[in-house]
Amino acid sequence: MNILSINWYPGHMAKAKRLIREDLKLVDMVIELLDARIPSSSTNPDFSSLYHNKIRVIVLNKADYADPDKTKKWQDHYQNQNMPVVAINALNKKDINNVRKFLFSLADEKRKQIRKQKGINKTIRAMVVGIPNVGKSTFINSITGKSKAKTGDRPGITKVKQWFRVTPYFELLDTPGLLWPKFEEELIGLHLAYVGSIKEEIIQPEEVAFRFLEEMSESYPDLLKTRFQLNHIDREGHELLAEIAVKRGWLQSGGIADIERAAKQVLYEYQAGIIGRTTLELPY
Ligand SMILES: Nc1nc2c(ncn2[C@@H]2O[C@H](COP(=O)(O)OP(=O)(O)OP(=O)(O)O)[C@@H](O)[C@H]2O)c(=O)[nH]1
Ligand SMILES: [Mg+2]
Repeated sequence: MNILSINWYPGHMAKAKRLIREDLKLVDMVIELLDARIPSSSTNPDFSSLYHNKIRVIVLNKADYADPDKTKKWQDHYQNQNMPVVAINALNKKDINNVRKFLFSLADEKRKQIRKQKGINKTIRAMVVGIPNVGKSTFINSITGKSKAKTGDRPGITKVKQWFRVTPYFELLDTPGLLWPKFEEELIGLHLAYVGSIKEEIIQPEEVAFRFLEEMSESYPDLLKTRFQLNHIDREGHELLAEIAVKRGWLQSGGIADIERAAKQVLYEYQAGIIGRTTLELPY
């Protein structure tokens, strides 16, 4: 079964992509937010060539939901490629203070360089990009200390780009979340669906939840057992989901397990970090 409906790529994303490409000309820095649970799948392959000549900063966001040891491996991976990287919870004050200092020092360095070359005191502009629901607007609100950017626990909240002034010399651009039309591997689409980056209406929640349970039973069996009180997890996803539905009392008339409800709830609990801290991908 295909997890996505055919022709799922929304027209507004194609349009947003064009606008982002144009705006890239105006910015000195790109802050790329990745989901710390799936750094590889949340990297937009369409964009890597566009970061040429820009300061590129990787932010592993929602690190509070990720496995700390694996986050460290990802940080080392980017550092080894000389890419500035931070791992944060965008809702944590201490994390945000650190990342703010880090960004200001990068921006200052760039400003000094431009002043030396051109004799002007330029405002440094940074574009915040990333997949839907990764936390771009939350990150901007935390950095500016205001809640001007609209946020929400669903993908597709930010519809248009918007500039935010952080200091007289540093501005951030919020952008709509972007995906790309074709995933190289099915697993990329699945991982994006697990973390809630793909709209619920265009995925097959049952299929996604089956695959999620099977993957978790391999990678994080104890978390799965504990959260859903399962004894035997070496079974197929649909059997696991049926047992979860029965255990939680989600039944349809006639006492049949309500698989659709259970699928949505399991995915919601993962997206909300309730199941526990996981990282589903490693840098090698
Ligand atoms: N636990 C946790 N939640 C976060 C973090 N960052 C953002 N969130 C939550 O993630 C959800 C999505 O945040 P947004 O800031 O709206 O995400 P976005 O990337 O702007 O999404 P779009 O505009 O739809 O592309 C919200 O419920 C935030 O509260 C984080 O680091 N940790
Ligand atoms: Mg947003």
